[in-house]
Amino acid sequence: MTSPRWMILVCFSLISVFGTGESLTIIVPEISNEQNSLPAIIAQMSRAIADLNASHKKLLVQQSRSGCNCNPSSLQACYSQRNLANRRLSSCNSQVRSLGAQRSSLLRQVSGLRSQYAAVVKQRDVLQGQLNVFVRYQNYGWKYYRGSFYYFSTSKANWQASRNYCTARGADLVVINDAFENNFTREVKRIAWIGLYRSGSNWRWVDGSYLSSRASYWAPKEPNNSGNREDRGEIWLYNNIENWNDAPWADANYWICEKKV
Ligand code: MMA
Ligand code: CA
Repeated sequence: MTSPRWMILVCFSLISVFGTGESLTIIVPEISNEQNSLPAIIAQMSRAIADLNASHKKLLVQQSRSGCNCNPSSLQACYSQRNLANRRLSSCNSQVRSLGAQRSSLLRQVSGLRSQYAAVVKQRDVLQGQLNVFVRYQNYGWKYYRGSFYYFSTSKANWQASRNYCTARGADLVVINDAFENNFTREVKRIAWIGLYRSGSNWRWVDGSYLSSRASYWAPKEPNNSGNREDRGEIWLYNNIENWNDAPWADANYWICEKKV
């Protein structure tokens, strides 16, 4: 046997592993004395082989975890998986943008609905109030006509006591605004107080308005302030359209109350 110098250098350098960045270097050192160290060389080589096997196993495990391996057809499969994943990602991104836009639109709708709801609640409260008034005067037995409830008294009193009866019930003596109301009130077929009074030379309604600005239905030659003591209005010639008379406030008459609803 010759004694050549064995020079064994095995170098695995930078074996890159998919995505792990791990590298592996195994160096089997230079051996100078063949005869004396052959068993040692064999032992070292065996250890090197065992190390390589262990590394190989480790790499296989990492490779299988990565889901890819390095032969060309597998790489092609990896690329198409990557492309598919990219397409899905960009589709997800556009869905995210679209959902964002839908969200803002829904938020705008919600705030619109909130204000509509508040408006409806307000309307409901107004209607509830009106309904309460209707139920109340209906229960009193008052008659409804064109937006008002009316009470036709069954007893007589002076003008002020008559008015007090009405105001105690949230109403007032009737204010006659037009021909419909004039015809409706003279259906009482009795002499009856209405909400008309003289203040100085002016005739006014109990709602504060001046008769001069309204339709009036005085009987012929009325008001005449007979005896210089007539200062309140009454339904008098109820069979005529022109039917009002002025009379002294202290007269005992029937009366008519009105509650606008
Ligand atoms: C009565 C009284 C007056 C009315 C006259 C009309 C006598 O007085 O009702 O208010 O004006 O009649 O003749
Ligand atoms: Ca008169």
